[in-house]
Amino acid sequence: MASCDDQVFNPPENVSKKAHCSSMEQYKEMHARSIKYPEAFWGDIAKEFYFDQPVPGKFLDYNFDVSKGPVYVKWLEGGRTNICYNCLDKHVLAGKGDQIAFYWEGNDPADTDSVTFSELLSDVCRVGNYLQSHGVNKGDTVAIYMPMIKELVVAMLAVARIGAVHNIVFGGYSSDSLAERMLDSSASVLICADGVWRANKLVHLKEIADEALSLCRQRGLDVRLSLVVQHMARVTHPPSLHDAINGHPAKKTHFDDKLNYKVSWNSSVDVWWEEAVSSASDQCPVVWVDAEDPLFILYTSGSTGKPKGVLHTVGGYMLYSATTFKYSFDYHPGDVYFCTADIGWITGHSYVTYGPLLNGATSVLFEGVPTYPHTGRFWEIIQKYKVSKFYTAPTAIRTLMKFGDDPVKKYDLSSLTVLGTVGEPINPEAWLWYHRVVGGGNAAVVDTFWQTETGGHVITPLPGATPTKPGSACFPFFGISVCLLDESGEEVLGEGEGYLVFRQPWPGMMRTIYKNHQRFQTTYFQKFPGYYCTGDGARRDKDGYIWVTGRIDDMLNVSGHLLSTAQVESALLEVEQVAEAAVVARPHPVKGECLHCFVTLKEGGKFTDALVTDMKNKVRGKIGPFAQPDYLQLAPGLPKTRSGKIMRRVLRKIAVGDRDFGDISTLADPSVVEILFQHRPANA
Ligand code: 6R9
Repeated sequence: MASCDDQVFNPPENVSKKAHCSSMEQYKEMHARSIKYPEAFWGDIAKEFYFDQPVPGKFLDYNFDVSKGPVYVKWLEGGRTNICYNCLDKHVLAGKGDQIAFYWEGNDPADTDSVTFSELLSDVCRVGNYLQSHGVNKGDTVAIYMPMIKELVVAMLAVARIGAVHNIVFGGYSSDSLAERMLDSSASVLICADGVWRANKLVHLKEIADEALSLCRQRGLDVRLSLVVQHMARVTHPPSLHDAINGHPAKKTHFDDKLNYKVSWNSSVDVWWEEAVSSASDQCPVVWVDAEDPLFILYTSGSTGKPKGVLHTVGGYMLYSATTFKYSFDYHPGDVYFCTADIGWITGHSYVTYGPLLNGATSVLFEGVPTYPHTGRFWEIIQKYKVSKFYTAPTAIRTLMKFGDDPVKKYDLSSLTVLGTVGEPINPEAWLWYHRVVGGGNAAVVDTFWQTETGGHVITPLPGATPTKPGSACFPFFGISVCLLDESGEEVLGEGEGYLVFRQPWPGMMRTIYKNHQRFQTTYFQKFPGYYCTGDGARRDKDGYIWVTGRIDDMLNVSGHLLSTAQVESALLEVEQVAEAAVVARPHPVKGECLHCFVTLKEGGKFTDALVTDMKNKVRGKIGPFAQPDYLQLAPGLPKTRSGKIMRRVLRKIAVGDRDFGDISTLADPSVVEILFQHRPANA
């Protein structure tokens, strides 16, 4: 989109005036130092954190070049610290215990709560003690499957406090996905909740968790404790529940006569959280860990279909999540910060929990969705808490844009100074609406590019320094040495497009794929030895701005959620009648991308509405509701090369109705292309 290259928005003066980084000169100077002297740069930052034992030797040790031996990255090794201590105890000891850490907003606006830093610390200690007394030790993995409630933050910090490793699985994932992640990470303890309302829809979390536990048992993992938060008893049920109960007795199955939510109970593993913590002490000594000890595993989609257990370690991640939070949102005491991401994704890990707490920030923790009970819910929350820094996804912005400016204008949003986005490229139209309507033209928009693997922002504007261009993530963060490479590995200098890669390590980067270091090396370091390969493409414009163009591998990005083609295809293949499936991304006005699936049926199979429903349900069940395909097309054959590889680029063209197929001469049977084109579905 060349036309946007010349549209520039200067940083708002009121932000620049007091910003941590207030000019491009300062940014360039700091960035240059971070690249040239990474140990000194991050060494200075490390001084702001508590280390029980200082780093004895080198701050950084690494090899990025597979041709020279195994890839490894170590920051601050030998230093001993604890991220929970730096998130909570440090602030409480500094006299900030009474400050609000989180305002909680439930799915229903009537349900609200708040928690201070000292209250959070006491709760964390109780859970830490309980887990320890039930055999959870340093290095053990604890799975967490919860809604956006304060106990989720408590659970992750408690795990970190005792030196254990959390594996948080997004509460929208299915039982299969949860079990797969628990099995891969050998998690023998689960923390979950009974259920949660998402808008009018009830998600039976405990039921899904129970199914996952039985799958785990079948495959040899004995989960010995399932700690369950009793959440449903304290929330307001949507009016539709009362209607349903009165009108349709059949819908009563999950509730008793008094509308109490019912769950099944296995007393050999299930323990109510409330009972567990009530008797535990609120003093729990910190377990000091090495900076390079693991902090968490978070699964992200991989192009082979099997999710990758991205492993982050304590010290580097702590420095990086805190520093990116401080600079990208230009955080100052007194700010109220609101990130709408679920903690089950990396954005929630780094920018709901760790980044804000490490900075001693006050945040809003939101359980609900942007459109319930009305389409102004985000704006209502911003007005209510006088939010100054707001962080959401392009898909949410596009969803809300559809309702026009009025639902936004009803609220006073003048407290906003920084507006962030993350998850996928933001189209300039959405960027401009966000800036003009939500920010009233006075707030800085920061389009932050990063990945589960990078731990924190890697390309982003700084609100008080960077003149922004709508749709561009602008410039690298401190410590990131950006490079664009062409197919042959030659560097693209100046203007041009290429593979987005980084030359040297930064503290927040992943250290390995859990139990699969080989896959870590092949995925990120094999194609271009000496570089970390993001898997995204990018363009550099004449002014040096970086425009991320999207994935160049077989990955799909639906509403900011990464999925692999293989993952969806293997779900479809589990439907009895399906012989073969090929999935591609197709542009979608709200989701960014949606799924278009081409399926070949077995002999005698019939492409009926019932089958389409079965296929959709299978994908929802195997992965989660967000992965449901929008388009399913019957394919008598698929365009394959003679070696049998499906030519997805042709399918992508067919999906959008573009006849410009390019060279299809290497296809075993080029005639299928025309047949598929003629029969493409008109709408979802
Ligand atoms: C944080 C997060 C990572 C992938 C990434 C890229 C896409 C994220 C983006 C963006 C363009 C942005 N992505 N932010 N693309 N501009 N500002 O989303 O992590 O779920 O691992 O996804 O998302 O394709 O490679 P994750």
